[in-house]
Amino acid sequence: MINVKSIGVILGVSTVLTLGGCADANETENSTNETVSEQVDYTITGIEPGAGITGMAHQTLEGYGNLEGWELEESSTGGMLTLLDQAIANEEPIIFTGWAPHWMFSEYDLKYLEDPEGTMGDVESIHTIARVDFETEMPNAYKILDAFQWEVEDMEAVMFGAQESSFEESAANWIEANKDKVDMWLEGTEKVDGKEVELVSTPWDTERASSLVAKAVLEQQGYEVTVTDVDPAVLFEAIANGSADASLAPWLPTTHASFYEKHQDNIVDLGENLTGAKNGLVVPSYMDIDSIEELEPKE
Ligand code: PBE
Repeated sequence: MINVKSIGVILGVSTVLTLGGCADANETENSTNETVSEQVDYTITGIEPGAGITGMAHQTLEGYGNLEGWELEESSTGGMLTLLDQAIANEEPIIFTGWAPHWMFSEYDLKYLEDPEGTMGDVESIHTIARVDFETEMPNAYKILDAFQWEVEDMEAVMFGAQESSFEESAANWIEANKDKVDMWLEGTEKVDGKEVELVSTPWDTERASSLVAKAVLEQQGYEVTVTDVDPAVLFEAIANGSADASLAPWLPTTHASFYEKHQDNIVDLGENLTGAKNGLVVPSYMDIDSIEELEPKE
């Protein structure tokens, strides 16, 4: 490890020295002398204020002594992806809140920063939750959602397909191609006649994929399904107070832990619908940094 790194440093320096002859002297100085922390101006590029990952990023800023003086710049997922795209195009440094499954990891060469304090969580699962009376009132819908379980590859297939069409169309294609799996979810359930199911979800592609597949499968069985995208806090509140029936969106054990703990006595946890998700502080692979611990406090 040490050897590989020092080779990187030596190569980096000699490249700059070679360029030094013809490049603007000030520019060369800036790019060589600034630490990663200075280059990103002690700022982590974040997403929506209400996201679980935003809460974890704040805990990270509080939990690591070396992140003294750092800021999380909250914006939106779209805003973060635009900044990421620009940084990559110019090979500039950026540290952002990232997660998988997401196309960002197939589009760009990225790495998670090591997180020895674990404040960004470890491997996450996505759970299905329901309101307390859902099972007794809609046993067939409950049974289907309880059986709904799939793999990261399935979710990615729907997410990536949606980029060329829509989530509805991509969900329908996935269902068509995965009849065996869907039949397993439907096993032992009966068709109903136009009962309404209200699903709540969050406004990210991972949950659009699962919610729209669940919607289409429930509709095959005669349900009328609505999917409403809300903040995680509102989602848990809606299930706990019974204004929504179910959700396939909670990330646990860490991402949405605070909402889960607040409402756990008033919701039913149907368990994982997917495992192998992950959040973290993410950087382009060309950045010479591997761990959150290597960042430096702002003077
Ligand atoms: N995410 C994607 C969400 C859940 C799904 C990781 C950005 C969040 O942080 O709440």
